[in-house]
Amino acid sequence: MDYANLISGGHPQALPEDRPLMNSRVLGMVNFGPVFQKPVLEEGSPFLSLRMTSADEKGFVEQWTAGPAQASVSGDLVYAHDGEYLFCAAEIPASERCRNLTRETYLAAFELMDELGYPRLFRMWNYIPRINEDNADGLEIYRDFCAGRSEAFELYGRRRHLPMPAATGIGAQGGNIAFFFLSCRSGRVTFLENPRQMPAYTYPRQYGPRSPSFARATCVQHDALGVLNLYISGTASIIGHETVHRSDLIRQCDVTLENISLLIGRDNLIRHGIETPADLTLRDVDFIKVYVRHAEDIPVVRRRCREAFAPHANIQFLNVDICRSDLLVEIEGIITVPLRADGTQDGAGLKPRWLVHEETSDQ
Ligand code: 3EB
Repeated sequence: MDYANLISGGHPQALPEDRPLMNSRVLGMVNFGPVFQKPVLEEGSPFLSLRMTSADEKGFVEQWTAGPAQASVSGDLVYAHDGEYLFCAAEIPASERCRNLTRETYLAAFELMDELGYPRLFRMWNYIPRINEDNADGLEIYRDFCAGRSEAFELYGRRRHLPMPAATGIGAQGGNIAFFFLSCRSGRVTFLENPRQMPAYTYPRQYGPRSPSFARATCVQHDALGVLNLYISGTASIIGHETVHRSDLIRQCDVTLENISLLIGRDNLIRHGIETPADLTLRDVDFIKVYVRHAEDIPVVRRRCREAFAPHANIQFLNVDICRSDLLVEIEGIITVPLRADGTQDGAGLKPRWLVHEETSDQ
């Protein structure tokens, strides 16, 4: 695949291998760049391009690899699966109200998971342009989206128990609403809540006609694989159900980081029946996406995040709106814990990696 052409002419950094993995092992790819393109099969792999940067920033490509995969398209859904994992991406076409199409697209995705045999939904990402603007009825687009999503979970829940996955629901700089998700066949999946936050799916009515449908994190364990993964949802400066430190960027950063620490800390994992060989801290988090409402806040947020996270962690900062107009920052990430003393792992498992564009020398 020619990433350079797909992503506005930049030059991706050399990969650990001297060329990208065979496409058959790529489960899906998401470009966080300047142009929206609905999901398609690109050289045999699902590919979604989100408008998450300005025209002169090149962004990065998130690539999910697993075992040898088969890819296909079904209606609005573009997907690939390897026998254990399913990656699926979809666009929700533009409309004056997104509730119905959100519900229908989500329902189609749930049905696909069932049909293909990957019912354990563990992580979803939702990118919503104009997220804080009103729809044709004067309802905030995020709230309209939440209504459709919640209806889909409720309707499908009547047929089959479907717990809410870890998720991100965040703004985008343009394009249509789009989502992508990961589900699995046999992994042990545990959904986590945060002791200091009300479960989002029980938020009171003041935040919209229907509550957001997500858990604070998911733990996915494959005993044979020798690793445990924790997928941390988008996390913000919310305590209970309330935004705290409305116009204080630094305090919002700190509460967000504390929320993640509490979520992944020993006490909370034990509360959810999860045992890890060592205590997990912010230093264990990788593939961190930091969403920042105001571009001019990024340097301060970057400094704070660089102190909090490990120096080798992959971090990207994206300037987009956040689902509540009083939130200035939101952070998500992934933790991979080796379970064997010798750190060995059987099989490929599921791995993200980021193809990041080099700064050109004249910048
Ligand atoms: C919150 O805690 C902040 O709607 O999928 C975080 C993660 C948030 C996911 C979603 C929203 C979503 O309520 C917002």
